[in-house]
Amino acid sequence: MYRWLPRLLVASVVLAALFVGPVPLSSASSKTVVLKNVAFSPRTLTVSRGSKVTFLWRDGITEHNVTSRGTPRFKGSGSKAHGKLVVHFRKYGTYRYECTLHFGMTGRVKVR
Ligand SMILES: [Cu+2]
Repeated sequence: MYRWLPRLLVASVVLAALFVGPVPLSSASSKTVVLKNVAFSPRTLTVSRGSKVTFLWRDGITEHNVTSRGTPRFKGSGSKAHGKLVVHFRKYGTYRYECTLHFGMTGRVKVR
């Protein structure tokens, strides 16, 4: 009698883990924007609130900077040819930025 009960319990736990467990863990993530060929790639990035975005300088000897524009704003980076910048986006909004050395080199991070 009730032989199916253990299986049902296991199935319930698995389903609960699938639907409840991963949600809070996967909401914040880490994504990357590459500075290459005088452009930010991807140019528009959408992340969840609390995510970290890493900007990677990968354009040889060509210097770039990440300058936040408008509101909301984040702390960017001065001009350099190598290295990275990690920005932690804690608040919702569309963050626009540019490289002041290259006209049209712009990007944005949407925090949803
Ligand atoms: Cu640039």
